Amino acid sequence: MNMTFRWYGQGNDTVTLEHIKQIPGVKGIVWALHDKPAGEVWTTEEIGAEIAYIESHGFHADVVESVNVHESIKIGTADRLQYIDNYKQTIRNLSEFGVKVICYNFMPIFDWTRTEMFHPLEDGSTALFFENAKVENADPKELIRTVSEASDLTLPGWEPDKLARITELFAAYEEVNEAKLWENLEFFLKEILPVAEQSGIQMAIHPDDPPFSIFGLPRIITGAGSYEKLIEISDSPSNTFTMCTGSMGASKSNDMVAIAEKYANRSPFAHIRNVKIYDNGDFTETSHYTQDGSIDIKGVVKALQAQKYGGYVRPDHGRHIWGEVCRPGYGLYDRALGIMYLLGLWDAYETKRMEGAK
Ligand code: DNO
Repeated sequence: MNMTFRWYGQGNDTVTLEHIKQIPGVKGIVWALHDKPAGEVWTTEEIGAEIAYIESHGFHADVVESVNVHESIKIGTADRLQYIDNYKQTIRNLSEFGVKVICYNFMPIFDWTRTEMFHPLEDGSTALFFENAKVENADPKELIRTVSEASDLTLPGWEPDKLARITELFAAYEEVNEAKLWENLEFFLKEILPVAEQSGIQMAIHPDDPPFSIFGLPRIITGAGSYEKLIEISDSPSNTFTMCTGSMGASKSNDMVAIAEKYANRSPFAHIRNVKIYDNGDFTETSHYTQDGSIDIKGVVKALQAQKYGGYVRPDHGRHIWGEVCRPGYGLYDRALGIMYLLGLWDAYETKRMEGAK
């Protein structure tokens, strides 16, 4: 397990690399060029400068999250080829600097979606929250506006220009059902995977968050069945997954321990966090501690340890605790606590396994 921490870049994050340095066990920074609009080439100058800054703090920069996929590729319009070419160039450019994993997603219009950014929890902290009824009855534009206004910083995975184009984007997706979205994903993968392979990069698709349709838009990376389909599309070693326990696990039908047992070997990158799912399907994020949520985080780490998982791991969204003012879900304190829990579980299971082997 190669422990990493997601960071949004200088001037774009309340957390600094100096802070992250003080969390035990963190080896690498999960980064991206967050100002780049989807579809543009990431130049070698821009990549080089960011990586140099990260490395000057003693971290590796092996994992990028995300290189966002342009909507034209997901919708399948004629101009997609140009954006796919740009994507290939970004892969090549990243590989020049030793990047090993690119996390990406294939969610129409919205990346991860929540209805509340600072939902109060019983312990006095706040956390991200998803309420089905709010999404069912909401105008997507209004919801996004309310949610983005809750923070001074941009929402990760949400490009501001999309808000202006939202009506047009929804119209374009009218023709795109699940089958069509799979076709467009397959087209994209068959184009980029050979380049990724030559470049020694693993493309690790992130599950949809939440893993079900919202606003009538199709969502296809939702559970083990999606993984099987992806493997059918291509068995390239570059066709891999980002295992995200909190995203896939937000659906009760996904058993994250079974998924970790079966798919960790195809997942070079794992996001580990907990959510508490209510009977009506609403969910709140919680601390990483197994007992606080609905996901068996202990079991997931045990499954990874049993396979001597060597991939990159990061804690994922945390609560906002101790009065911290930060990006929703991306503060320093609760994610640092999450890391200590994950490392503690790992060490305990490793010791147990080694004692058993004696
Ligand atoms: C949310 C994240 C996602 C993820 C992208 C990957 O916090 O897990 O935004 O970075 O979906 O493309």
